[in-house]
Formats: sequence, C-alpha cells, structure tokens
Amino acid sequence: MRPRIRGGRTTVLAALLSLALAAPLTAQAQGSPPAEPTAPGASLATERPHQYEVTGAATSAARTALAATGVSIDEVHKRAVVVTADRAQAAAVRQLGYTLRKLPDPPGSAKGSPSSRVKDFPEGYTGYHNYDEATKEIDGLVAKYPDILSKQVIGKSHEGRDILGLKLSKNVTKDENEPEVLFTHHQHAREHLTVEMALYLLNEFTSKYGSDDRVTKMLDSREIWILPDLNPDGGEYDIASGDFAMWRKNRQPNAGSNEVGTDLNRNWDFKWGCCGGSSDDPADETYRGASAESGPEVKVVSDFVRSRNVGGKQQIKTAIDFHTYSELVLWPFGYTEADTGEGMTQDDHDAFATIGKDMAASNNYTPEQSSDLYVTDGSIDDWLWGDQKIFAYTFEMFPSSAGEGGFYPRDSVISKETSRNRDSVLKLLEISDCVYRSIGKEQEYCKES
Ligand code: 0X9
Ligand code: CA
Ligand code: ZN
Repeated sequence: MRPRIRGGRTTVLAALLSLALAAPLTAQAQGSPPAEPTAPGASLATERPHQYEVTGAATSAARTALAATGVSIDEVHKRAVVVTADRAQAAAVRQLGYTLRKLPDPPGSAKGSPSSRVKDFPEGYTGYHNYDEATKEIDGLVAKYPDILSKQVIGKSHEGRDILGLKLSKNVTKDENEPEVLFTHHQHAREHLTVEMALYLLNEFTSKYGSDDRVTKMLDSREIWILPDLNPDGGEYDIASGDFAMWRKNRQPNAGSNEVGTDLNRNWDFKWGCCGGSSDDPADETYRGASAESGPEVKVVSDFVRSRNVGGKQQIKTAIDFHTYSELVLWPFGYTEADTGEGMTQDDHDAFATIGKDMAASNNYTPEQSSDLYVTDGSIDDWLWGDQKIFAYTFEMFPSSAGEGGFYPRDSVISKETSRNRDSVLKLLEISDCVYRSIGKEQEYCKES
C-alpha cells in the first residue's frame, strides 16, 4: 500500500466516528429502514476529489499504470486523459512525471445557501430523480401497467435500501421460455444519468406497448429485466450536501480503514483483482473490496443473475450496464488486452464487435473493447460473459467530455440523451434470440432453443 499523509488527530476522530457508525449500519442491513446518508464533510476521512486533465498516457498500458495510483480514469483522448483524484492521488500521478491541470468542480447550489435543498439535486438538476422519486415513479408505472410490468425487491444495499428488479414482458407474471435481457444501472454513485436511462426504458416500453411495433414485438417475445439502481446508497450520498460529492463507490465501511466504499465495478467474481485493473487500497477510487462480491449490492445482483439459470441454462442472453461518461460502447474483456483467448473465441469476439459497432452506429458512440481504454478486472461485463456466458456490453453515456458537464450534465439533456439509446437498446433486444446471427452463424450456434 502506498504511504499516505494524514493528520493524526483527524485519523483518531474518524476512527471513533466510524466505530460509532458501524453498529447501526450493520443493523440496517438486516432490514430496518435506510439510513440518512451522511453528508460529505461530516466524515472527517472524506475529502471531495477533483477532476484533472493529465497530459500523456497515450497507450492502454500507460493508462493502466496511471490507474494504479488509485485514480479513476474518466476520459481517454489521444494525448491526454481526465482523471478523478484526491490530493494524495494527484501527488502520486505527479510522481509518475505527469503534468496535471485541475478542471472546474461540478456545480452545486448549497455553497453558502441554507440547508433547504439538502438531500436532493441542486438547481439545474431537479429533473433528475433521487432514490425516493425514482421509486415513486416506478411504483406508479407498475400500478398503471400490471400486465406487462412487475417489480420485485431482489435484495438490500449496505445501508438497507431496496435494490429493485423490474420485469417487462407480455404475461409478466409467468416465467415463459423467452430470451431474457438484462439492463443494469448506476453502479457508480455520481453517474446519475444512468438512473434516468432506466426510467426512460420503463416509460417507453410500458407506454408504447401495443402502439409501437418494435416495442410490442419485444415485449411479446422477450423478458426484459431492468435493475435501475445498483448503488442507491452512493447515489444518495452524492447529492446529500447540496453540492455534488463526486462520489463513485458504495457506502460500505472498510475494516481497519477510515476510507469508505468499494468500487462495485471492480468487485465481480471473475478474475477478481487478477491483472492490475483495480486497487487493494480502500482509499482508492477503484478499490476492489476485501473479496469478490464483498459489496452487498454486487452479491445481490450476482445472486439474481445466477437465479436466472433455470435447469442448467442461463436464461439471460444479453445485457447492457449503463455508466457515464464518454459516449462509448464497450465489450469484454477488460482484464486483458488480448482480443481473443480463453473464454473468447474469434466468433464470440466478432459477434461482440459486430453488434457493438451496430449499436454505436445508431447512438453515435465510439465502439471498442473495454481494455482498449485501460485494464479493469472484476467488472460486471467480464463476469457476465466470463462466468455466465451472457453477451454483456458497457455503455458510457453522454457527454463526451468534462467541458460538456462530465458526470454532472444539466437536467435539460436527460430526454435527448436517454432517448438517444432507444434504437441501440432495441437492436440488442432484437438480436438476443441468437447473437451469432450478427456474423451469419445462426446455423452453427442457434439450432436448438
Ligand atoms: O472504470 C469503469 O468502471 C468504467 N468507466 S467509469 O468512468 N464509468 O467508471 C469503464 C469500465 C470499462 N471496463 C469494462 N467495461 N470492463
Ligand atoms: Ca413473457
Ligand atoms: Zn461508471
């Protein structure tokens, strides 16, 4: 572990604070109501990180080495990247010889203003749904469309919030023998646009069933699972003070450390921690957790996916995990720079790339293998494909750069940037009965079923 400089008094106080918090937090996981999120700054160990433009890091290998300082890499360009880093991480990046330029902090309204807006999105962002608002919207849709939409609580977050699974299909209460498709959202706390993406899909598929041909066909012949919020605790924490906290991880304390949270997208049980694509330091943005599936949210979703293995056959065929930002369509593997190899045949790769490029042509994102950016291990798409043989993509939504709002674009973009993915989502749904049709090999791969 990298040595970190910290005030002794602060550390002791924070340790006491986290001890005091540990008991109630554990109790909540057992079923009592969710905790109020602690406001950023309330925990003395918490320091809001900033974004920096880092010049250089022109190869995936260089970016993987850069990520090893504990930063998250938010944008990748030919001659520069944008990272999120706290003070110690920024110093570590400088140590590697890079030049850093600090970018403006995300907007927020609370600075100097009264606490009336606290625990909700600030001005300019009120069109985003916080956790309660999203839940209400979903409950309203379930009540309105009970024949095609059903809701279940698949488990609880660390702080005890419900993790929801929404099923969309004709005859929704029956488990029919139809290809299933999974959409997951909001692993990373600050990526709020992804929850809006889930709400868009739920609204679109319910309201257009029976009137829109493509939507109707898909609900008639697929079973669609939408998991709108994998990290509700992190999301609520990110907006709790009225200023965005730039939070990424979940809100689970770490034993023996004052640093909170696991990067859920480094915690999945496939090649976990294998390859320098995650961190073992709880202070880091990409901390992989104490063990695979140590994040309760990852365990809940993994158990859910495993439960869709019926009679030895995984029912879920394809998936998209929504993130922001950079406008990318990514496919596995992330743990290796190799295009093919163990667990990825040439045909698998070709089908991934063909469908990925097809979706990207529709939403005007950039298609590539995820490790072309930098190596990541323990990510959801690697697990879905490597362990469950589900054709899984990662979408990085709007915008393409920090200058256009980065993780915090205004609510005025929500409608355009969610509906932008309508056609690509439908394309994936439509090919989900046989992904190898994309490369003309349905005879070889899709005879039965
Ligand atoms: O680092 C991540 O987890 C994703 N980027 S984000 O800015 N949303 O944090 C990219 C993951 C790319 N790797 C895989 N999809 N395996
Ligand atoms: Ca059905
Ligand atoms: Zn993300």
